[in-house]
This record gives sequence, structure tokens and C-alpha cells, in this order.
Amino acid sequence: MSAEQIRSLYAAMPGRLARARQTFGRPLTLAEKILVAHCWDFENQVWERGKAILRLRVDRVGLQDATAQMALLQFMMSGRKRVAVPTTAHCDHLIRAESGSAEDLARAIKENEEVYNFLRSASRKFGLDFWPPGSGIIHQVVLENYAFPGGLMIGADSHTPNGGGLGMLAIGVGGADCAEVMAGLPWEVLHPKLVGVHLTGKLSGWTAPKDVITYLCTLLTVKGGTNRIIEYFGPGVESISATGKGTICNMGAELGATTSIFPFDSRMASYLRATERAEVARLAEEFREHLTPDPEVLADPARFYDQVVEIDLDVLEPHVVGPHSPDRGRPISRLAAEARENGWPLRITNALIGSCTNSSYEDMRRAAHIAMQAIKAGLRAKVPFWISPGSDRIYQTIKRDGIMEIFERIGGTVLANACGPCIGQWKRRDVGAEEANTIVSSFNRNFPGRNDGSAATLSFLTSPEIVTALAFAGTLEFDPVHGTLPAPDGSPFRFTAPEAEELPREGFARTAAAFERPAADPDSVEIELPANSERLQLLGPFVAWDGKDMIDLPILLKTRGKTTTDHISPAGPWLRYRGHLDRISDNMFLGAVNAFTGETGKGVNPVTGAAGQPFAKTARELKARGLQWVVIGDENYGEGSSREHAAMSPRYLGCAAVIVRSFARIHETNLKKQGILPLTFADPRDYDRFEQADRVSVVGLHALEPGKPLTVRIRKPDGRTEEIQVNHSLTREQIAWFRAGSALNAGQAMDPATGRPAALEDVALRPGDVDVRPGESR
Ligand code: MIC
Ligand code: SF4
Repeated sequence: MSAEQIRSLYAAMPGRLARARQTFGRPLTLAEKILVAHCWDFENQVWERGKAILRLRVDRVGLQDATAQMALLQFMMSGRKRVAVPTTAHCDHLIRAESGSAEDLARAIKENEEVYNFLRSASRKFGLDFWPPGSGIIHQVVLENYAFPGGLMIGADSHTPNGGGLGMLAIGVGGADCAEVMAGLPWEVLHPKLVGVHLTGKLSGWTAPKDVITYLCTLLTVKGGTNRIIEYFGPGVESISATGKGTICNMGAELGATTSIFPFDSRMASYLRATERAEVARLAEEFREHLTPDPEVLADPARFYDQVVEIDLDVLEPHVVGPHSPDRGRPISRLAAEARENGWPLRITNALIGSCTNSSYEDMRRAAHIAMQAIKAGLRAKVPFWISPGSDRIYQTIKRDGIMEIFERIGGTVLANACGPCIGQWKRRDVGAEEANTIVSSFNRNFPGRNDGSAATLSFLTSPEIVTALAFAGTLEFDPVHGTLPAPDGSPFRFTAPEAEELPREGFARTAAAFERPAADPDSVEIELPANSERLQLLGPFVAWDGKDMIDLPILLKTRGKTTTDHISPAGPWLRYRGHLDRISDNMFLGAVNAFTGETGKGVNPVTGAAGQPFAKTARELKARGLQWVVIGDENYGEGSSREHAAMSPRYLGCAAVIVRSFARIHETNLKKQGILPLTFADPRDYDRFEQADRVSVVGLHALEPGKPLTVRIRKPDGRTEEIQVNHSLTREQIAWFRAGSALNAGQAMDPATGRPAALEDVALRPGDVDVRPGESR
């Protein structure tokens, strides 16, 4: 958005907020102000936290290459010629880390040419800014260029909340949500509850922004933020840089939070100025009172937030979370003992810093400060050290300022400005496939298999400075805050706390890789989507509901324990097929633990009895027999990524309903969008009733209504039946999605002759490129 557009948004705020204060009969928190300012139709909007559905006007949409493909393929089904909202596409997830920045980038450009050409041509045609490979990771690029205080954006990536570091309400969603907003529809979300985090004291010494969020993850758990906005406030806020605030908001995704946000302050203004947005900083200063909570909220927060958490930054210790879950945490001082107790490999094999979460100038400087101390003491890094800069701007700046040289002196390898090892795009050669080993990183996620595809890798997350210090010890037994390392002369060496400027003294370096603007003559641009591509496949609409109850469906899978989107639709090598629904569906549930057999990724075909089969194979066999199936799952099902493939593949291969103890927000919406029924047990103990050979019916579907439970009947092999109650959170409109077969179908006029959206022809594809198989997707 231009400064002029931001000005008009701000100028409308006083009036809108005054009306909201009157309607609600009370002062407003910051999140409420932004929601109100972006309300689609204030007169007719119902406000009720945890209950109402908000319809919002979005300022901006962000897409990254691994999700943009599906988002754009869905957008194309809308028949619109141009995006209705400013949108950007970023090439960051598909670059594999192997040997270092230059080679990895060149290889990625070659390997992913087809996908990049598709994204580039679609961006040129539909009006998106296209950020080519090497330009940076979506969230860092958005923070540097687009985020602004008081704005509202959605992004097809769960770490979109990173923008909260600049006071923007930035929310991670599935690609279908993005496609709809790009097509000009309002964006809908459950009115979130509000958690206020009161920060007192001051961040200093070893304690970093990362510790605020890793501590909070430990405290609230991965479910603690579901359908909640985390709003930070209090005197401690100003002791955290804008990019540090970004880190905290980014990793709020690990709480399952809808998003996280900080109030506008001088640190944000400095960052805006440093990134050449002085006019935005000035405007935000002028409208400051609307970009911070009302004073009454600060005076008595418990009255206005649903929950208040107190964090005293003066006493907060550096934290480390992991392995296998971002909420398994403790202060670093307790890590060694816990690791020994659990028998985790103490030896660290790799240390990694950077990623979208932690690659600010300040992060890099603090890490370099630690590295420099070690160099002076004559220490050598004991393990390979990897740096993933968040953007080309950061890369160029740390290169110019000698920071990279410091990392290189300790044997570090600078990787491409991309996700790389954070998303399993990491070709390791140092350990065997199933070898238990420990890694430490400053990333945000650590589910099994996340970084290198191996569930035997134990991944620990902490601040970049702690990661760097640990690289010199090579063991989890070292506590850099309290402990010492032997220097070459045998004397004990102790690190001093990291120190760093938050912004480059000489300003950021000019960057080479800028973005590409949409074509001046978009109608002449042809979408590059080669026929018979194994990477890209046009989508056909899913078949509509047949109007009948679901009767006696087999259970494809009952999952045990954590079932994240990384378990449902793993990334790593599978990122290759993110634009090809049929191909990627072969990864379905490869990481899920089968509650019946204990196997991972496979089980028994419930119809033929064939054992040890990958779930995708079984699902295809059931589909070939015309059978739909269900999934039974545990708590927080679908936690993690926004990838809608975790809903599309099941839908494509015949899933009718997913019945679980509870859902993560984005995934639940993704299931609804694709026409799958997401159901939760009224009594969580009912999870235990389901057995391998059972058949499951969901009845009363013709009377499906918001807030009204449904009945699930379980038929046992001996003919006995049991009935249980399940809940759903479908609104009237979402029920229409289910009936139509998907949200996209519901918003479309379907052509009765072809069974696909009438509008598809409007999109100028190259003749012969279209390979839609209507109705195939059931
Ligand atoms: C992630 O961090 O898990 C990802 C990879 O960025 C995902 C998006 C994806 O799967 O493409 C996310 O967080 O939404
Ligand atoms: Fe990329 Fe990792 Fe950030 Fe996701 S969390 S956007 S994979 S760097």
C-alpha cells in the first residue's frame, strides 16, 4: 500500500473507533482497533469473541512458492483477471540447502524452472509483485517492505504473523482463503479471543526476544493460542526492537494463535525509517493513539483481555525448546540435566541460525559478537555452522559489515536467502538416515522429520546467540550463561553476554535482487503451465455432496498423538509436487502414527485386509471401489503449517470426515474449504471406541445446522453398534461449502455440461494446456 492509502486508512480510524467504542460500550484493545478498522460492514457485523464470524477487508495478501501454486490455481478457477488486493509471491521454500548460497540457488533455479515460470507468468498476468528466488523469505521481505502499523494482511503461510513486529495484524491462512480475497471477497475468521501479555522489566544480557516466545510456548503449549490473538503491552515492549518483536509474533504460530501483535512504538518507527519508509513512520507517529491500546486497557487489562499473562523480562532466562515439539521447553540452565535424564544424544551435530524467525541484522550481530569472542579466545566451532539469511538485503548488509566474514572464520556456511533446512530442504551427509542425533537452531518448528526428513533427528530451538555459543561447545551440556569452556591454553573461557546494534549504522546495503512488477499489458501474458507437467496440474472441482448420510465408511487411519501438517503432508522432497494434487497425494499421512498398529505412515487396508500399505495406496484402492473413508485423530489435529495440501489430498483421495479430539485453526478451516467435515468428539474419551475393523456412519446430515451436534454410529464387526455425539463449528455459509463440495464450488456458477466452474475459460491459457478432469476428485 502506498503512503497515501495508509494515510486514508488512518484518517478513517478515529470515526470508526469512536463508533465501535459506543457500540461495545467500552474502550478498545489494539487488535480490536485493527479489526474494527477493517470490518467489511460494521452495521451488520456481530461481535462476539469465540463465537461470531468476522468479515474483514484485507489490505494485502502474501504467498510463498510452496503454497502459491495451489492458491493461484484456485484463483484461476474464479475467472478474475486481476487480483483485487495487493498481493506478492515469494520464491523461498523450494531452494535446497546443500553446498552454499551460490550453487544452491543456481541448482534451484534449474530444478524448479517450471514452477518459477508458472508463478512468474501468473504474477505478471494477475497483478502480483513477484520476488524471484534469492530475494528472501516471505516474512522477512514483507517486514522489510510491506508491513505497516495498523494494517491487516493474510498470507498462505502460518508464520505470516511475523508482521506483528511492525504492529500489523498479519494472519496465516490456507491458499483457498487467499484465492478468495484475491478474487475480491471479504475474508472471514472466527472472532478471536484476546490474550494480553504484559511485559515488564527490560530485555538485556543473554535474554533475547526468542526467549519471550519460547517461554510462552512452554507456558501456554501448542494449543494455548488457538483462536486467540496474543497482544503484547506494557513497559517492557519498548525494550524490544521491531525485528525482535517480529520474532516473537512469528513464533506465536507455534502457540496455534490466530496472530500476535505489538503496539506501535519508537522502535518500529526506527525500523521503518531504516527500511526507507520514513513517510509511513511519520504517519504512524501522527496517528499513534489509534495504533496502541486505549489507556483504560493498559490501566486494567484483566477487564479487556480474556486472559492476561505476566512476563518480567528482568528475570526471564534464555530458553531452549525441544525435541519434537516447540512447547517442550526449559531454561538453558536446566537443559543438560534433562537431556541426560532422557538419554537424548548430548553431542550436537549441527548448529543453524537465521530463517524467517531470526535473521534480523540484530540477530546476526549478536551471533557474530559471540563468534568473535570465541575467535579471540582461540576456540574453533566444534560442529558445522549454517546461516540462512532472511533476505538479500540482510545478506548484502552482513557481507558489507564484515559479519559474514566472522561466520566464515568459524567455518560457517552461508546458505541461500531461503527456508532451506527449516523446511526439510537440507541434504545432509553427516549422519545415517535413522541415526539418532541432536541439532540446535534458531528456527521455529521442530516436529520430527522437519529439518532433514529423519524422525531420529532431535531438534532444539533457541536464540541465534545461544545456538552460536553451543556450536563452540558441541554439546547440550554446556550452559553459555553460567558455564565455561576450556581455551586452547587450558584456562577456562567464559562468554560475555552478546551486544549489538539493532540497525546497521550505515543503513542497509542496496540489494541486487529486487522484485518484478506485473506486466504493463497483462492480457497478452500467457500462463506457463506445460501440459503433462509432473510439477503442476490444473485443478478440477470436487464433486458436490450427494445429499445422503455417510453410511458405514471404513477408517483409513486412526492417528496416535501429535498429528501435525508435517505428519499429514510432509514437506522436504515433497515440496516438489506442491502444484500437482495427484502427485503430492502420494505423501498423504506418511508421518502419521497409526494407533492400531503402531506403524508410521502405513496400515491395513480396511477392505482387503492387506497389511503394511502406505495410506495413500490404500486410499486410492478404496477410491477405486467408490468408497469414501474417515480419519480418527487426537488433540490439536493439523497443528503447524498452513499447507492446504493436508486437506486437499485427503479430499482428493476420498476422505469424507475427520473426527478428532480438537483441531488447529488453519487446518480446520482448510478441511471445511475443501468440503471435508471436521468433527470433534463431544466426549474426548470416545476416541478410544474406534477399532480397525469398525465402520463409521455420520447421520442427520440433511439437518446439518450451525451449533447442532451430529450423531456418529460405529458398527463393530460383530454387528453391535455404538452411537456417539460429535460437534462441528460450521457456519451456515460453511455448510453451503460442504454441500457444494468445496468453498470454491459454492462461490462459483458451475457449468452443468462440464461440471466445472463456468469462468475457467476466461483465463488465457496456452491452447492444449488444459488438463482438467472434472468430477475426478471424489
Ligand atoms: C512451515 O513453516 O511449515 C511452512 C513450510 O512455511 C508452511 C507453509 C508450507 O507448508 O508451505 C507454513 O508454515 O504454513
Ligand atoms: Fe520458511 Fe521455515 Fe519460515 Fe516456514 S518457518 S517460512 S519454512 S523459514
